[in-house]
Amino acid sequence: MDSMNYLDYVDPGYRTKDHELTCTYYLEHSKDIDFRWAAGAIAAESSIGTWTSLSTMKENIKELAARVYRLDKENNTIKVAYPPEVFEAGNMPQILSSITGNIYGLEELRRLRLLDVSFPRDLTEKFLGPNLGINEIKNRVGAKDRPLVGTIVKPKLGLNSEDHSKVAKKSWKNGLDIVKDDENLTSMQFNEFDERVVKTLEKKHLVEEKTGEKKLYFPNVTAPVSEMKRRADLVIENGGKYVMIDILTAGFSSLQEIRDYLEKKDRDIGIHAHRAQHAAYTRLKDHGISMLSIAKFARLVGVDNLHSGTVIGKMEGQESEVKRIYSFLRSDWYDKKTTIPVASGGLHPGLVPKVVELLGRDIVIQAGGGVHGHPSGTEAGSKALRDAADAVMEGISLNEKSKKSSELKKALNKWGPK
Ligand code: CAP
Ligand code: MG
Repeated sequence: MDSMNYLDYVDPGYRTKDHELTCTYYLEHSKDIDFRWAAGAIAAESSIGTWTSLSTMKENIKELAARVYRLDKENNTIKVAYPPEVFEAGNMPQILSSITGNIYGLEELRRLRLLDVSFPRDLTEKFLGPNLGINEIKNRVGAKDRPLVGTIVKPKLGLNSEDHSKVAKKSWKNGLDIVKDDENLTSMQFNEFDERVVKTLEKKHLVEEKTGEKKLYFPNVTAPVSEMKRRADLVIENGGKYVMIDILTAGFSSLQEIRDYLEKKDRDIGIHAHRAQHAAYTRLKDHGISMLSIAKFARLVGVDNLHSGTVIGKMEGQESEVKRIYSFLRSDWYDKKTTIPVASGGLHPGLVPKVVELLGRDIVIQAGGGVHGHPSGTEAGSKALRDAADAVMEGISLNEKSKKSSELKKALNKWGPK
C-alpha cells in the first residue's frame, strides 16, 4: 500500500503504550459516512494524514500515524493514541494544533468535542507546571485549613486608579485575602496599569503592616507578550507577588513565555489564570473542548490558580464536570505542583457553605458583586464574606454567625438564604 486512507487509522485491537498521548473525543457525523470512517478521519487529520493517497508517503512515516483504539458507537465516543514523535515537546501551541486543530473543520463531522486528554510523562517534562502549589499559596496568607476569600474590584471598568486602590484597601482591611482586577481591566485611559499597580500595592503593604496579615493582589497584565513582561516587571519592582493573565485570550504561547520569564526572573511570583472565552469552547456539551482538557493544558504550562467553575452562582457548570476539574487540579500529576481551583461568578456570602460542601476547602472563593453590592458597601461586604467562610470553619450555620455579624445578616437579607 503506497498510502493510507482514513480507515487504516482505525485499529480497535491496538494496545496503547505508556509513552503515547491519548485523547477521548465525542463526535457526530453526516449520514454520508459511517462512524468508523469519521473516527479514522480524526486520527488521520490530527497526525500525519490527509484526504487522499500521497506519493510522498513512505513506509517509515506510517509509524507516526495516530490510531483509533476504541470505538463506542452507542455513546459516539472514540479514543485515539498518538505516538510522541508527532509532538514537539514543550510546545503547547503545536500540541493544540494537532489534537484540537483542523479536525474541527472537517465537512463530514457535525460535532466534535475533546472530552479528555492524557499526557505521557515524557511530554510533560519540558513544561514547568505551577510554581507555588496549593500549600504554599495558602501559607502565603496564613490560611491553613480554610478556603481563601477574595474579591474582584467592581464595577468592572470605570473606577480610576486611586478609587480602585481604595476599594482594594477596604476589602483587605475587612478580612479578605485577595483582591483582583477584572478580566477586561488592563491599562485604560481612565485607569492606567502602572498607576493602578503602584497605588494598589502601596495600599496592600499598608494594610499588611496595620493588620499583621498577608494579602495578595492579582493585577491583570494581559496584553501582547512584550508588554505583559514589562507589566510583570513593574509588579515585581513594586513588591507584588502575583500576576493575573487571561490565558485563553492571551493564548498558550504567551502563557508559556510568561511562565518561563518569571521562572528566570523571580521564583516567588504566582500566576492567577482567568479563563474568559472558555465557554466558547466548553459550553456545548457535544462540541468544542472540555474545561477538564483546558485545565490540563493550563496546569502543564504552569498556572497557580485557575478559574474552574462553581456549580452554583451565575455561570453555567455541571456538578460532575466541575468536580472532575477540581479533583484533577489538586491531584498528584507527575512532578507537577498542584493548582488551586477558583470558584467565582455570582457568588455571595450566603452561598459559601454550599460552595465548600460541593468543592472542598482547598479553593479560592471570589465574589465581586457579592462584596461591593452589599447594602452597606465594600467594607461590610468583605467582612460578611470572611465571616461566612469562618462560620463554615467553626461548623456553625450562617444564621447563627449572623447573630454576631450585622454585616453577614444584611448580606443574607439581600441575597439569601434568608
Ligand atoms: C465574577 C467575575 C469573574 C467570573 C468569571 C465576572 O464577578 O469577575 O470574571 O467569575 O467566570 O466578571 O463575572 P461576580 P468563571 O462575582 O460579580 O459575579 O470563574 O466561571 O471563569
Ligand atoms: Mg471578572
